[in-house]
Amino acid sequence: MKFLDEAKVYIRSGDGGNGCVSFRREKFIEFGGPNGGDGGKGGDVIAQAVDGLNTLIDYRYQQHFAAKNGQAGMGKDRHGANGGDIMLKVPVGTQIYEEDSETLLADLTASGQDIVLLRGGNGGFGNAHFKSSTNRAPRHANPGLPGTALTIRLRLKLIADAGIVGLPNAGKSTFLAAVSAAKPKIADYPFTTLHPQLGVVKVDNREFVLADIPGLIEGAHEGVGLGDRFLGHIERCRVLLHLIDGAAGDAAAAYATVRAELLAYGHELADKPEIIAINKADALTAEAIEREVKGLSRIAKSRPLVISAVSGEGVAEVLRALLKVVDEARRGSAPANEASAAWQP
Ligand SMILES: Nc1nc2c(ncn2[C@@H]2O[C@H](COP(=O)(O)OP(=O)(O)OP(=O)(O)O)[C@@H](O)[C@H]2O)c(=O)[nH]1
Ligand SMILES: [Mg+2]
Repeated sequence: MKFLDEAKVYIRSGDGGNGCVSFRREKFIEFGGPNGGDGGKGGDVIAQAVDGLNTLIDYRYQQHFAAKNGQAGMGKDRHGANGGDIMLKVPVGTQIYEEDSETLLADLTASGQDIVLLRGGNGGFGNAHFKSSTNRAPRHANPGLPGTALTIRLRLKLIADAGIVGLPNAGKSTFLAAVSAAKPKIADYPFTTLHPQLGVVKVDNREFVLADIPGLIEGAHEGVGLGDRFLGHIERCRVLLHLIDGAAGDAAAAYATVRAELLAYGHELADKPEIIAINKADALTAEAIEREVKGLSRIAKSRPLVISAVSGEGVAEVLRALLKVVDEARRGSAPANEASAAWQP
């Protein structure tokens, strides 16, 4: 399934049906009186988060969605049929913005959660509605109210408990593949990963969701490389795993580059708890490891762990450290998403 995390969609709710002007006319019946029915209500446009979707790709192929109009009222006191609603199914984690991309209309974070984006127009009253003691033969009915149209932007922000950040080639995808059943593409060139991947990690009989995103480089917040647009997918994470390629030399500089990009992106990413790990220990000498740890410790918030995603060294320790923060956050707040809600100790 192709990945798409942004879409622009045009929606329109249904018009209400017009009320009807009609009089009862039957043989041998005098003074039949008004019997024009009311118009039906136009359909609503509703968005709902559903399980089993993790992309907005459907909205690349269809961008216009209109609910049905209500039918007009008819004689003999017949009410017009209401117009059918239209339901936009979106993945859990989808945010719905107005066209300006800034005004948030809805944030659908749980499966089944829905929101009425546009209400259909009400149907007009038929003339039967207007009869009174002083006006026993009203000759007017109301028109139905028109529906409304809106352009919305959908933005998917994946729901994960922990997210991996780092420069390209740090081994982020290798790590995700090693600890979960996910099968991300892995190769020794930068920007192997082009879109985010999720994996479920099992550790000590517990689970959490880990996200791997494309690598960041200096200037990502200005659009360099793949830019920082995928950072949105880790905005909801409770903890970050910062992976650094130990074999590339100068772990401290690599760390600082990524931290600067997180800070420039904003959205409190830089304030999230962070587990730091120097990767590729299997390819390093003991002296090199010591040198990198020393250099990094000087500027990092916490002491870096040393791991190898390939040999598995230190990986369990990283997972426990991540789980610990995830657990604390879960205890401290109401479950922020389905993955956490489903989890039981
Ligand atoms: N020796 C060694 N090589 C590793 C280790 N982890 C990853 N690699 C190698 O590093 C290269 C990059 O790995 P990826 O997992 O694709 O790196 P990434 O961080 O996902 O890279 P991007 O997706 O491009 O940002 C691959 O050739 C891996 O085989 C490790 O622990 N030891
Ligand atoms: Mg990758």
